[in-house]
Amino acid sequence: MGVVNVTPDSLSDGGKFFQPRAAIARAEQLIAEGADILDLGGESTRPGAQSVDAAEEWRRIGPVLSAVSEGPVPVAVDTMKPEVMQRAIGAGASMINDVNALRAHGALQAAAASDCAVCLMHMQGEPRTMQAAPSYADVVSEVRLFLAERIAAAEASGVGRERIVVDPGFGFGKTLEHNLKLLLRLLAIGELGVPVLAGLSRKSMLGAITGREAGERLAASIAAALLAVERGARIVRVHDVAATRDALAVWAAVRAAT
Ligand code: HH2
Repeated sequence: MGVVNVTPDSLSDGGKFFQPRAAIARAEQLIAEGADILDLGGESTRPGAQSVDAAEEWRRIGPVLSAVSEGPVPVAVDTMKPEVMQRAIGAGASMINDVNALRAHGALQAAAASDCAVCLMHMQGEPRTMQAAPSYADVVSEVRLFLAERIAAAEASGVGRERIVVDPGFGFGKTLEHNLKLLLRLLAIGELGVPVLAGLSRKSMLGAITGREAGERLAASIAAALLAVERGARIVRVHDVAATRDALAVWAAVRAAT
């Protein structure tokens, strides 16, 4: 899954693809690099980010979605807002990627009324404050329980299980230690029985490990993607599609040889 952030303030690429033309070119580049899915977002969720209203979020992503929704790969829209979900579904989105796991009022209904896939992600707190004091007794079992509850809520609202993907939400209300435990034990999230998506690309946890700025975390991001796929992730959300594909091709070739 290749990331297209149509935002002025995203963590690693804020402002680079804020203009529709630049975002569309970015989407085309990621498809050419081999992305199987695009993830289009109009609101940064980096720690401390300020929220934007639905009208502004749609103003950012609407023109880009129109340009790419008829393209060769399905498009996910990264949003927490039911209003944006509905407009995106109407404009051809194939997946709702919600870091808030469809907890906003009306979000479950918006997803249920469509035939889109949904990604339900775990987050402790909300983006503005989530990194202030993340706290868990047992991060892996708490994240798994939350995701199991959100799968049940989605199914009860009419979102069939075959449409659901889950994500432990690396960096969303988690310390480095929490993130590492989740990655180490990612198979436990896969035991929920739906595909697992992992978003580790360029994240702060990789900066904490390597001491590198967001734009210099390619090698660390590839290592993290590979570790996630080895532990059962079916989709990896990345900014650097070509490089990640090459690394995964090596992994797949070795795996096929055994
Ligand atoms: N991470 C980000 C945004 N959306 N969605 C899912 N399912 N999983 C993730 O881990 C995830 C996500 C944050 O990353 P980025 O797009 O680099 O930054 P920003 O939120 O600042 O745009």
